[in-house]
Amino acid sequence: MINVFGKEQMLSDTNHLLSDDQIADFVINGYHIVAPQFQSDFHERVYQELNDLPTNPGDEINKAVPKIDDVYEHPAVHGALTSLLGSDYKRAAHRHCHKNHPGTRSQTWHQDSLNIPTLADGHGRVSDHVQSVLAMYYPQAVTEKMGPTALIPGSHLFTASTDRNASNGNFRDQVVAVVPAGSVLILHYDIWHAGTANTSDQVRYMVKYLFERANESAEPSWNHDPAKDRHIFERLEQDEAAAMQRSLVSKRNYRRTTMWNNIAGKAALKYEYRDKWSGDWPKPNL
Ligand SMILES: O=C(O)CCC(=O)C(=O)O
Repeated sequence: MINVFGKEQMLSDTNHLLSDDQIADFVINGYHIVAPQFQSDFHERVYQELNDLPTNPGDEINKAVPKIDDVYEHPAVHGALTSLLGSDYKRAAHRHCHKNHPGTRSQTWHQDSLNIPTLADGHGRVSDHVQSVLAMYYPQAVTEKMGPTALIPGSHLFTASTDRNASNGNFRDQVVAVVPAGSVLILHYDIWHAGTANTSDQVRYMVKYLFERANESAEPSWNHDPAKDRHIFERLEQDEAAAMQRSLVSKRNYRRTTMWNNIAGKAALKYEYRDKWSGDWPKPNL
């Protein structure tokens, strides 16, 4: 197997750890995009190898196309996963290659769950921790017409009626992953997402791996700067991810701080409740 990234990149692993603001972005929005650098034709060759597969290898997709493991082992991807899941994170046994032909219809909105209680990896719902992430690799550029993955920022923090959300079409503030070839979209396991309709004339591939936290972190596994704590706490209190009813804001903010604290170990932030209702009365609509 050709080693597609050079020694220099392999050695600069620590430079790929996320910053405090990037971790806050993930806690707030539930996703992070990585663009690992490879030789110019690398992703085209992966696309070709996927196209040549006679059947779907399921979990064995990495054996059928070993280059895909190189993507997930790239220092940029490894750095992001280390930051989110701790340095000893595990790769789950489940993998899946989505092959979306032209004409493929939209999926319904969903959170991923394999619903297999005996599965060693667990895959439980934890909306105030980062226990598991999905990592979606797109070997070709994805345009709006090619069925990009859609997601609702911030939806990983809430449980919602599965049946009700699944029957909805478009959500206000939803985003779609229109991305360059080779992008890896890392999603919190609880985020609401869906593949959208492929109205183009090209096949869109997306390969999905799952990664799991192995242990609780004793300290931040990213590039942490304690001097930023106040700034981060304010972001967790104030940044909007997607429109929501106002009465849920305190719950959202509490979950955000708890999620941060659950991955930060001894660098936990102190949660302070703030009364958002005191102050001026609403003005009459004249
Ligand atoms: O095909 C996509 O973009 C999304 C697929 C998906 O939702 C999933 O694998 O859970």
